[in-house]
Amino acid sequence: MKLVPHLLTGLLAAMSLSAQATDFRSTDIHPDGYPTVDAVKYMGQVLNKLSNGKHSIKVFNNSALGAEKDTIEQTKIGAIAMTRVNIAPMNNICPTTVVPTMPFLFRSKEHMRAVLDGPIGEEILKSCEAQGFIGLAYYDSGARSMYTVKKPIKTLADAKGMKVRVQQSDLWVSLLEAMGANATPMPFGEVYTALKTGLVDAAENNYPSFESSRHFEVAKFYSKTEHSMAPEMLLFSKKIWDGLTPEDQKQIRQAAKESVPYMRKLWDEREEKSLATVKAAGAQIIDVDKPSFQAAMKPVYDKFISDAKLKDLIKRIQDTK
Ligand code: GTR
Repeated sequence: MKLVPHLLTGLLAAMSLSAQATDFRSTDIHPDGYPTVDAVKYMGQVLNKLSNGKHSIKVFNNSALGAEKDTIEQTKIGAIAMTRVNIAPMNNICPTTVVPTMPFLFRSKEHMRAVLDGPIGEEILKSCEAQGFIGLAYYDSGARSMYTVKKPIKTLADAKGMKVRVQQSDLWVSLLEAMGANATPMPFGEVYTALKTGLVDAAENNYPSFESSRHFEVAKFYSKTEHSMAPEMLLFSKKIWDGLTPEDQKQIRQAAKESVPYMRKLWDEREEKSLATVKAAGAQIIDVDKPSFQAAMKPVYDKFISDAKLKDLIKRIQDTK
C-alpha cells in the first residue's frame, strides 16, 4: 500500500519533467556551415549543458520553414520557438530596429560590436518585446556592398536606374532609391534566379552571403560601397517564453550570449575565406567613391530617424567610442 503513493509521485514527476523538456525549433535561411547556423547549433549545445540535458535546439536551415518574413511570423505566433534573421525584415515590425540598419552609421566592426554589446543594443532588443519577440542577441553580418551583373558601380551615378534587389523593409527601399536605383524587395532565396534572368541588375550583401548563395557566379562586379552593417538577430517567441520557468529563461539567455563570441570567430574566418573564394572564381572587387554614396543618404535619415527617441539613439551611437 505504501508503494503506491511513491510510484504515483515518481510517475507524476517523470511526466512533468518530460512535459517541460524541449527541443526548441529554430530557423535560418542559410545552409549548414554558415556562421549563423553553426552558432545557433553551438548555442543548443551550451543550453543542453546548462539545463543538464533538459533542453536543446533543433535548427531548420536552408529556408526549410520559409523566408525570413514567414519565420518571423511563425515565431510571433509561437509555431516555432526561435528564428535567426537579419534585422532588416524586423524594420517594419519593431521601429527601433531601423537604427542599427541605417546607412554608414557604424564606423567599423569594432564600433558596431561595442554599440550592440552595450546598453543601446540591449535597449533595441528589448523594444521588440511589445511586438511578441524576446531579442536574445545580435550576430555579426559584416558590411553590405552592391554587386552587379553587367557593369560595375564605381560612383553614385553608376547606380542610377539600376534594378536592385533589397530585403523586405521600407527602409531598404528608400536607401536604394536615395542612390537613384529602383528597389525590388524579395526574399533571399529568389535572388540568384532574379539576377540570372535579368529581373534585377544588382543585389547587395556581405562577402559570406555573396559567396554561399553563389550570387558571384552571375554578378561578378562587387563594389565596396559598404553602405550598411545591419546585424543579424536571434529572436525568441514571447508566446513560448512566457510559458517557461525563470530558470529556463535564464539558461536560454546565457546560451545565446555565449554563442556570440563563438559566432564572431566563425564570422571573421568566413569573411576572409569567402573573399578568397569569390576572387578565385573571377569576381572583381571594386573600390568606390564612398563619400558620394554617403552624401546621398540624408533623405533616408530625414524620413526614418524622425522622432526624438530615434535621433537620440543615433547620437548615442555616434558618440560611442
Ligand atoms: C544575409 C543575412 C540574411 C538575409 C540576407 C538577405 O546577409 O544573413 O539573414 O537577410 O542577407 O539579404 O536577405
